Amino acid sequence: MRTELQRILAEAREQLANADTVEACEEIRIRLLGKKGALTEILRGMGKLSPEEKKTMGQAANSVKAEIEALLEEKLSAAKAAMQSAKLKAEKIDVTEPGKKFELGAKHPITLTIQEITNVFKAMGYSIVEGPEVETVWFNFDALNSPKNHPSRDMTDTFYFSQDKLLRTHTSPVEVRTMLAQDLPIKVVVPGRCFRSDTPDATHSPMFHQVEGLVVDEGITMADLKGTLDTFAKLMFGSDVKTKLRPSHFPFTEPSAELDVSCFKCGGKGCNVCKGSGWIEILGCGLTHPHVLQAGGIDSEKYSGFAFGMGVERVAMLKYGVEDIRLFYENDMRFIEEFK
Ligand code: 2NL
Repeated sequence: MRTELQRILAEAREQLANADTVEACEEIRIRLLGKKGALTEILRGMGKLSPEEKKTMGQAANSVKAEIEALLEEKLSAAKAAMQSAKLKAEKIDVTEPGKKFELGAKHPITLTIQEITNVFKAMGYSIVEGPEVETVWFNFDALNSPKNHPSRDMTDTFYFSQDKLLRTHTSPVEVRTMLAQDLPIKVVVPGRCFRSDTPDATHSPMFHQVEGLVVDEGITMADLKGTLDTFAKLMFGSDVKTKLRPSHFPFTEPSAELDVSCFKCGGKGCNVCKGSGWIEILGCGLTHPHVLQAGGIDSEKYSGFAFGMGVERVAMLKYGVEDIRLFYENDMRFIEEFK
């Protein structure tokens, strides 16, 4: 039995000398010290020995076991260290390697133009308000003094969900909501999406954007409108542009006008942008019709107001020389990134 122990120890030393991996060490441990291992077999077989022999053989077996365990421990920690350093070597990071490039996005030209417009009015003390894109006939048409037989009310011009629910055709209903909800004076600009049942072409899209404005206070006149819009035009298109008001008609304003800006490309001499006239039509405006003030719950004898509305796509096309409105909705990154 003693020679058997010697043999096991010798075998352990020999095998462990070549055990370089954690797996190899574990295999040896199981073979020698495991439940069915060689040493375990010996310890189990000691039951048949006399008490004397049991004592000396027990000591011998335990010291062999201890030596094997010590050897195993040594080899195992060496194998673990080797594994760790191999792993570190494989995962080596080259800190001098160039980093991953993160492409910065670009604001959509319509977003950019809305911000340029609203920033000018913010600087003049206006608040920005937004409202629902799904509206009722009353907010979209009736409150805005639109005649009951006006063609814009037709199914062919407006997207209806039902008799009374539609996609707003302008952002004006938000101003009506503002009049009903806020105290006077009112000084707001309203950007947002609008919808009209138009066939798309270079200048039309069934979805487009507007920025409208509304001021209501005591004693508001056309002079306030003219001064405000002249300041807007100079900040938006350049300090050297001139403006003029040209008579027009809208159901929601009286009197009504179009604001023309002297051509910011040719300076008024005449070019392709202004179609040779030297002037560019930018927006529609006027003094808020008394019926509209009344719909907004405002005493039209005591208060007056002015309002204006512009198409964001039209302003963006003029300012940035975009020739087809459909380019705004194609999401071609080459187009969008030109406005970075
Ligand atoms: C245009 C013309 C305009 C308004 C919009 C408005 C709103 C209220 C009361 C009165 Cl609540 N008017 N908005 C006024 C005049 C013109 O838009 O051609 N837009 C593209």
